[in-house]
Amino acid sequence: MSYLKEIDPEIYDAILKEVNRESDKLELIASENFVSEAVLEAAGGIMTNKYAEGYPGKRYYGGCEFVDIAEELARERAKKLFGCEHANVQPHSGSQANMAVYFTILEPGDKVMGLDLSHGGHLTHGHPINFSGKLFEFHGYQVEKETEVVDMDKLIALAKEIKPKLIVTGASAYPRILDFAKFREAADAVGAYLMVDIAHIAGLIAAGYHPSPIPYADFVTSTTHKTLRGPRGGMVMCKEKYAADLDRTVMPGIQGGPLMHIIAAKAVAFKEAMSDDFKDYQKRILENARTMSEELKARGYHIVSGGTDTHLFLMSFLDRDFSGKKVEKALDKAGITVNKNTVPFDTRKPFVTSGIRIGTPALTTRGMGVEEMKTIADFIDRAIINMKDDEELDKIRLEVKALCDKFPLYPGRKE
Ligand code: DSN
Repeated sequence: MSYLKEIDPEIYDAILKEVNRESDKLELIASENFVSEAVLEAAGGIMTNKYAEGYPGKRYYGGCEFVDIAEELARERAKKLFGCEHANVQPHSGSQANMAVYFTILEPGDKVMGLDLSHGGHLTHGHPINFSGKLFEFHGYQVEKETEVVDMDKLIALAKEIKPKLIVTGASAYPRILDFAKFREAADAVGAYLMVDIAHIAGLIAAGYHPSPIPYADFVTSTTHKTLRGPRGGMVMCKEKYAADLDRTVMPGIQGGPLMHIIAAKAVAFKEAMSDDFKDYQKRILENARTMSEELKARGYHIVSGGTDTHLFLMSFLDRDFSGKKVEKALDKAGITVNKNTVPFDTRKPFVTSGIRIGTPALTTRGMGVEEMKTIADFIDRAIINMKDDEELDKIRLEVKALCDKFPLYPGRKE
């Protein structure tokens, strides 16, 4: 029996349609994933009722003894999973995690370096329309035109010229390994702090498939819902010497009551991430991303930086007469969900773009492997070639549905 169906059939129906959409289409948005039923249960649980401003053992409200258990487990598991000295699991999002670090160590107007959004960075890494770019003097760094990766020697030289108080690295659309030791070298050369935003690659790092920034960074921020496969939310990790300042910045500095149901769900996700199954899952994400990018490259597409070391890659249409927006739309008609994305040195507007970003965490969670990635690369190629032919796109959509049916998702939730 569903309470929701009876009380609010409109929302019930919207959720049901979303279950069917997630289940019947191919989800290739690099920042999305499908959480376990255990994570969903905690995220949808009664800890949503509790106010718990403060931290475990030091709250402003009574009755926190059980949410304290959840937050303490989340903090301890995060520390064990990533090998960090301190973890704050209260940020509601990745943006707030980043804001917390900036407000802990910077004053308005301070100089910061961050990767440009159109070169793979994130809005909160200094984009002029974001709080980060409005409050601080961000200087963007970019990838090289030839290689489409960051040249670390040039970055160190740039740091010496700008003399920032903070260097930010980490990305939303950068397919290669980030050399955190070199970023530390750049920071040390000018006495700057180093913050690494691992939102996209947190799962890979937890499983040991991407070098960890923990030994090098003063602060590491993340979301919990991408490769890490937890509930939607953020977190910050740091050295013990910054712990008290960071905690004060998160609450009362920028947030009030923490979302205790989400913190409980984060704890569940961290526990899941310690398993051998999770390690194997991250390995398969990488195999799948590599396979699909190679298949598309073999079909003549330009893959930014020539391939991928991570869960994502970018197809660039800079030299083509169609945009990322057109491709996103055609793929959607064919039952394949991606996002248009700017590519380095893009000449089209951010709402049009010359690329799409493709990631494999979600489909890998469904159990799809390299054979399916080859089939999907073929679907993508056919959809692009036939982007003006609705009949062909519909034919692909039916093949996509048949493939999805072989890898059931949330079977108990479908109607
Ligand atoms: N929106 C996220 C992404 O798709 O990468 C970043 O915040």
